[in-house]
Amino acid sequence: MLIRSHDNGFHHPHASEITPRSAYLQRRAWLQYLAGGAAAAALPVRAAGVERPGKLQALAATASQAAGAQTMERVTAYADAAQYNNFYEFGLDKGDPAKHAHTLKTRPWTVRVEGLVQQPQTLDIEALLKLAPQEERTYRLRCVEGWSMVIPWVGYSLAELLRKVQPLGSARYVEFVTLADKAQMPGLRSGVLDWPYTEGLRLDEAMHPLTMLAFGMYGEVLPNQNGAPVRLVVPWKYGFKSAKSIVAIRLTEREPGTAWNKAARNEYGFYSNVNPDVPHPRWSQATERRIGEDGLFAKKRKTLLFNGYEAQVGQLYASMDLKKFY
Ligand SMILES: Nc1nc2c(c(=O)[nH]1)N[C@H]1C(S)=C(S)[C@@H](COP(=O)(O)O)O[C@H]1N2
Ligand SMILES: [Mo]
Repeated sequence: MLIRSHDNGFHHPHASEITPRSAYLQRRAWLQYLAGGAAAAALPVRAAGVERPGKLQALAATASQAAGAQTMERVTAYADAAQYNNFYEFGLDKGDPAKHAHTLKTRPWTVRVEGLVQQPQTLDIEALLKLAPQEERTYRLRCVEGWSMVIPWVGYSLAELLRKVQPLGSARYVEFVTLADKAQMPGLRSGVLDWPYTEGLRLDEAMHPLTMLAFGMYGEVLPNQNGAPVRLVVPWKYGFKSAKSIVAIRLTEREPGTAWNKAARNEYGFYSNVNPDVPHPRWSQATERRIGEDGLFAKKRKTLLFNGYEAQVGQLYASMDLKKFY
């Protein structure tokens, strides 16, 4: 990870210095951002304080001011975020998506918005990119497998799109359908999941400002293996809810099936909120390993309810038994 220094030139930090210094710069950038006004204008475009990796096309964005949108935790190295992936359409090993997703064609690309809406439409990816201002939000992402990362995503609230298409009064859920093309995705030969990979949210979860339609990360367009050209990011739910390479968004009256729920009903529920008190049937969910901190003596972190976003999303589940609706 390169480190930006605002006023005293570039320093080659000692390896031992990298962590504290980058955390310090992030915090300082954020304080300046909060100070607002002229200070904000002098800031790097990205509050995360992490230099663009310079691998893919830049995607400009302003730092989101939404509550909960900027964790102060250290951002995961781009190399880890782009090379340790789950994207079963390209294979089951963590390194497979980065190796094989170059065959994914992200242009032309359209997303159908259909079902119980006033204005069903098929949007070209270029139009979708411009539908609302691009914002950067640094979210934790926790996988049900027990690891987590901190990633600066670029995109906007899914609510922006949903408001445009005007859900009908009967719409209660949103289903996300992703690409399933054998010619581009070697993993479809495996029967582990029922393709296409689909996911779902309750309409109020989908409308929550933190639920994001993401087009980029680290200031650039998404690498194919991270779900280009457009994916969902739902920071308080296990990673598998954040469907990659979306081709359709469908509003429904009934709770939609989801890929993991169909594959193993007793292991993956519809809600899939990060919850340390509800173990997966085969392992605990109480702790997690932060990718990049996985040295021999690295301590595991305690997993937080709703992945630490309880203040923002807790009220969505106020009357629900979260052990029953896991
Ligand atoms: N289409 C599709 N989307 C998917 C998956 C997948 O296999 N296929 N895996 C999910 C899982 S289990 C996780 S943890 C996240 C990982 O996102 P990342 O690789 O960008 O970190 O993507 C989710 N979205
Ligand atoms: Mo996952």
